[in-house]
Amino acid sequence: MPEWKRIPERYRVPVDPAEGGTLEVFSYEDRGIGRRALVYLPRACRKDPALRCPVLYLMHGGGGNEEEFFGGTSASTPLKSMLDRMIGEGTVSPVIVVTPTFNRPAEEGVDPEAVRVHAGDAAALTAVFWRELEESLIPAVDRAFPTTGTRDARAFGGFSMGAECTWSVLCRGGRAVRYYLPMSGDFWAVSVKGGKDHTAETCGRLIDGIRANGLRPEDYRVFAVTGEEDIACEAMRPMVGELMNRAPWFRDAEEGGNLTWRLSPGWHAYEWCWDYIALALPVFFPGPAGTRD
Ligand code: FER
Repeated sequence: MPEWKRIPERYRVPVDPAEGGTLEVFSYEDRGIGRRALVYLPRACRKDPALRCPVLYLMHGGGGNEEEFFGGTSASTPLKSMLDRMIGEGTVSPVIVVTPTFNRPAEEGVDPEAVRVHAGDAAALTAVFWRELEESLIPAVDRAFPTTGTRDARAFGGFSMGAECTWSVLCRGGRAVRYYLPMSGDFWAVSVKGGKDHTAETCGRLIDGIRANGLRPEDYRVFAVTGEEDIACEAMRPMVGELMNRAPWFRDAEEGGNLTWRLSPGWHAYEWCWDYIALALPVFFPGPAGTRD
């Protein structure tokens, strides 16, 4: 495992607004229900109206909402400045970033109040989000923004319960997305913390879904990451370790495969996601300048 490198301090410093992208609220509908996401549009889209960009979808964790990754449209987290700088420096190609939410109104027996407090209930929503993603969100984003509009140019990542959602999208909705960034969370298809308590069965479920969708191992790329001090480590580490034994479905990217595993010194907090996103994005959508310093 290479030594861990935190993001450079300059990534946390906002760029001049004229040099950066924009953040906006995006409203769309899913089966008649009003839905909301934040969308980051890189500056390159303003400069070149003919440009088509890849899209990264980022899902928040339990108790969060669509505002959390960016810190609202005022961008109170480092994510926007980091994207502005990585794109500006050519480390990442201009990318549109969409932060939706798995929270939904109380329908189909789901109580959003309970969802806000219990991770176990959030899992009911993270497990089904792939349907909304494929049916409503991706088409709405592709209509409203200058996207490439192809599976090869879509990534889905998430933190904690958002990582659960990410594994679920790979398992059930993998036909729509090529790149995956689960940050600090395992797959709960079999049980809560199934990556720890039902490791082999959890990995089996994931692969069964991938296979049912007709995907081949070269059709998906996973960058799985958490921290040594993270509460998700005890579940994610055995799960990814087991996936590494499941060739041909998963093989270590160090040996030319489709699965990367990284362990930071970090804990269960968004603060570590900036590092994780900065590592994975250039792998998914490299810019002209290649990897960062
Ligand atoms: C995990 C550890 C913790 C995980 C999720 C959590 C999906 C979430 C906890 C919470 O929201 O309180 O391995 O994987």
